Amino acid sequence: MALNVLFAAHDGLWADYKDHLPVAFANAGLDVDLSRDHAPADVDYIVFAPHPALTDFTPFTRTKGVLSLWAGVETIVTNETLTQPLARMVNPGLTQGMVEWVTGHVLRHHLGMDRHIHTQDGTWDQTVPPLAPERKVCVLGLGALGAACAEAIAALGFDVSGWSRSQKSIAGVTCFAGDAGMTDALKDAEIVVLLLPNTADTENALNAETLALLAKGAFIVNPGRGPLIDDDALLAALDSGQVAHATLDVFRVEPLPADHPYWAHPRVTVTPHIAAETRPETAAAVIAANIKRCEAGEPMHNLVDRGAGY
Ligand code: NDP
Ligand code: OXD
Repeated sequence: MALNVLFAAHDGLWADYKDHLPVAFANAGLDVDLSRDHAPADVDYIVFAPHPALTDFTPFTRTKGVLSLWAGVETIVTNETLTQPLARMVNPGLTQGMVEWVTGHVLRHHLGMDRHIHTQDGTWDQTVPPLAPERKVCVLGLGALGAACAEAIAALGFDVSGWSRSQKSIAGVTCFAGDAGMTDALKDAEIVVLLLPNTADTENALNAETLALLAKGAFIVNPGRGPLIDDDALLAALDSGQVAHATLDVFRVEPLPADHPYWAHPRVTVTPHIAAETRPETAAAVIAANIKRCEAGEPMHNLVDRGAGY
């Protein structure tokens, strides 16, 4: 009998996935009836993105797994009606996109590109940037995305430190773990990349105290989540010169309200949550492979740890 897979996400995502998912299911040898309208009691798996139409998972009595289209699961992880296993999104397209976005912004700040892009006034400024090995970059969060970014930045020659909850070992990256490790990772960093999930433990990871650990005139690059940064502390650090520039892709409120001080700040770059996009083609293959695992009695890949919140 065919597996009933419910696609529970907004219309735009359905347009992206309605052709890719059937191909991926067929390639995985799965017989699937993919629909946006299955009756809850008949659903075997849910492909999910946050959507007001689905907040109560109680009626999904036979559902074996929920597969998030998003990497960040903070809006669903605390939903007490969701008792089924929840897998978050990890896929090669998303990772590649994040590596490109992070590397681009790190290089922009490292090379001081803004100096020439914004100052075409006849000034012959021959300031030479240091080479990458003389530039200390810290990546907070060494998961699927953070580890790939840290590795790519290290491969360019930067002096890279990284921080995670459990100890990691990544070629070319000095890895720190746990609460005490954060200070060591951030100490004197000149560029900080945030790729932590949004949890109770990571809220305001960058605050007045941790910003003070950085080298004077540091750069912040945040494609993680808005609540990772204490916004008032960042604005104060920008004003004092402790932080030279912040490139921010994610915010506590999205879209970022038009009157938010970040929009007008001369040393803040706002990008509209576009650092990395889940790519339907590679994501569909990951979803199909995970359902296949579950059908074979194996745990899904990239399971969310509800206790940890990510
Ligand atoms: P992962 O879950 O793979 O990695 C999270 C990392 O953060 C892990 O290394 C984890 O440690 C670490 N971490 C979590 N909590 C703590 C803590 N309290 N102290 C120290 N380290 C901690 O997530 P991804 O790499 O896939 O994604 C990271 C985030 O990126 C997502 O949660 C999402 O918010 C954001 N994102 C943003 C996008 C955008 O376009 N802007 C696109 C996609 C994702 P450990 O390894 O020990 O578990
Ligand atoms: C995600 C994101 O979590 O796009 O996937 O931010």
